[in-house]
Order: sequence, then C-alpha cells, then structure tokens
Amino acid sequence: MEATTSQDYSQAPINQQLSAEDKINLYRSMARIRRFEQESLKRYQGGQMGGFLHLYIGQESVAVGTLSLCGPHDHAITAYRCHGHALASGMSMKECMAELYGRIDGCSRGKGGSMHFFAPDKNFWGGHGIVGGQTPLGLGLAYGVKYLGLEGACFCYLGDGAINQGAFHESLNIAELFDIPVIYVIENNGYSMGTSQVRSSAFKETLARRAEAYDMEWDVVNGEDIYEVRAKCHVALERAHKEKKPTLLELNTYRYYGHSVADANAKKYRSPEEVADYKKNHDPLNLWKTRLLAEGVLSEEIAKEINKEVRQEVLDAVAFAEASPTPGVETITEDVYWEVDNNTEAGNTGRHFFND
Ligand SMILES: Cc1ncc(C[n+]2csc(CCOP(=O)(O)OP(=O)(O)O)c2C)c(N)n1
Ligand SMILES: [Mg+2]
Repeated sequence: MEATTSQDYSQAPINQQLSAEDKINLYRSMARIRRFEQESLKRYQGGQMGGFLHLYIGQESVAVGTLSLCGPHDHAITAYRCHGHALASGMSMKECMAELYGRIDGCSRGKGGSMHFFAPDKNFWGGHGIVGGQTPLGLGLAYGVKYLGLEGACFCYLGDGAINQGAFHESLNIAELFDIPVIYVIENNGYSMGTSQVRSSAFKETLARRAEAYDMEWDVVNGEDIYEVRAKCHVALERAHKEKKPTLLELNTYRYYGHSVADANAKKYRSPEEVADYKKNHDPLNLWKTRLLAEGVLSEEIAKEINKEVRQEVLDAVAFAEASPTPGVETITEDVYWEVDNNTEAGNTGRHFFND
C-alpha cells in the first residue's frame, strides 16, 4: 500500500527504450481497463449481469506495467480479479464484456463469467477462483516454456491473501529447485476480502522476503509507478529468460472498491480517509498522466481524445454483448470434464476447447 521508494526509474534502460507513442499506449491501456471496469460496475448494478464481479480499479499499473514487458513466449496467469490482465494481454473488450453478460461470444463462451477470462492464443491462462490455485499452474506453464527450449517465462499473479496457501509454497520450492522461469507477482493491495494483510501473516515485514526460505531472488516494488514496475520486473524477466531462474516480487498497490461488488462490508474494514488518500495521491492512472504531461509526451487534448475513444470502445463492447445470444442448454455438456467421462474425442485426447 505504501510507496516503497521514491527513486526515479524513468532512466532504467528498459524505460529509455520507450518512445512517446509507447508511453501514451501505456496510458491508453490503463484507461481502457479503468473504463471497462466502471461500465461493468454500472451494468452489474443495473442487473444486466450475474455472478461475481471483482474490479481491478486502482491496480491497473501492475497488469499494464508487467505485461508491457512480455515477448512472444511469455505467459500470464492470475486469480479471479482478472479483467485488467486480460485486457492488457490483448483481449478485446467485446469478448470480455460478452463473457460478463454470460453470452456465447464471450471468451469462455459465456460459461466462465468475470472470474474466468481466458485467451491462450494471447498467452493468457485465466482467471482462477481458488485462492492460490493458479500458482502451481503458473509453475507448469513456465516449466513448459523451458521444456520446449523457448526463451520465455510466466508471470503468475497472486493476492496478498494467497501467500500462505500450501500450494504456493510447494510451487516456490519446486521453482527454485528445478530452475523454472516463473515470476510470482504478489499484488499486495493490503486486503484479503475484509482482512487486512497485517492481520493475516505472521511474518509482517515484507511478503516477498519469504523467498529467502527457498533461496530465491525477490524484490519489493512500488506498484503505482509504471516506470518502477517495468524496471524491476524486467530484471526478473531477464533472470527468467537468461538463467531460467524464478523470482518472487511484491508489488504494492490498492483496490478502490470492495472485494467484489457484492462486498457488504466494503466500508467497514478501512476508513474513507484511507481510500480517499489513495485516490488523491496514489492513483496510478493520474500519476502516469501527470508524469507524461510533465515530460511533454502527453497533452490534455490527447488525454481527452484517448478517453473519448475508450468510452466509445466500451459502449461498442456493451452493444456487442447485448446482441450476443445466451448459450443454449444443449451446450451445458460442452467444454467441461463431462467429456472425459462420456468418451468424446476431446475427452479421450485431452484436447479441450482451446486446442480446436
Ligand atoms: C482456497 C480458497 N479459500 C478461500 C476462498 C475465498 N476467497 C475468495 S477471494 C479471497 C481473498 C483473497 O485475497 P487476495 O489474495 O489478497 O486477493 P485480492 O482479492 O485482494 O485481489 C478469499 C479468502 C477461495 N476462493 N479459495
Ligand atoms: Mg489482496
């Protein structure tokens, strides 16, 4: 939650490579996530979609900063707060919005909803509801990349509430023991549902330092600063690419809204002042905009134009979702493990859904 450093990372080599257009694209990418989430909230509250809705507002710089570093053999996997990673991985707002609406043109054919955005063609592997469940899967993705002899890695994101899960610790051990190019990114937004991070971990000093128990490299990152996110995560990515070594990173960040939109206690476990302070002083989108205005890369006019475009893109996505049919009842047995038990070809060959 707190900014960890005040160092200027704009001159890190990976950031010096950024053109003015790249920097504006990082702004656009964050603005797209923010707007997508705002519209989703509105539609959810309007009763147009069901299930859960975990918003990523406030954390945009983490997904955008890390995924902006990825090359063709780098992969990503995360938990249920997955909309930002999905959009930053290159998924379209249309397939994402249709998924929230439970429609057939959604990325998971309307059967996954908010927590299960997927796009393996974009190296984005979800969207997982079991806390910590994605951590061994991320290890497996990274292992696969190494096994195939590719120069790639896997960014595996998890919340501060997932770091005490056994599966995560087993994954850390295997990652270091067998030199697996996985980068675990703890998005420390300070809370696990209504439980503050300090109330849930016996070792409070830093979360990432647990890596020392596994002889693994680690670092703590001010997640609100895209320059710092890129600079420090690039070091980890290089380690994964060149040395096939894992890293544990802790990115400090914050979420504006409740755990999910249905969080009845959203206003009880943190003070209005705390939330207001984050919005005023630590908002990643505002900070990046201010930075780019100061650098002369962005103007108020360009920012306005981008926001207008993004608004339209979201409205088009809503229209697309609303026009898409709901999946027919006959599709209920498709793309699920039912196929394994019922002798279908997909079930027998293990080639489900994304391997078509
Ligand atoms: C194994 C397991 N235990 C409990 C839950 C219920 N649960 C869902 S989200 C959540 C909080 C996780 O918080 P964190 O990892 O910090 O992620 P954030 O919501 O802050 O992004 C819990 C306890 C679950 N989904 N899976
Ligand atoms: Mg959390």
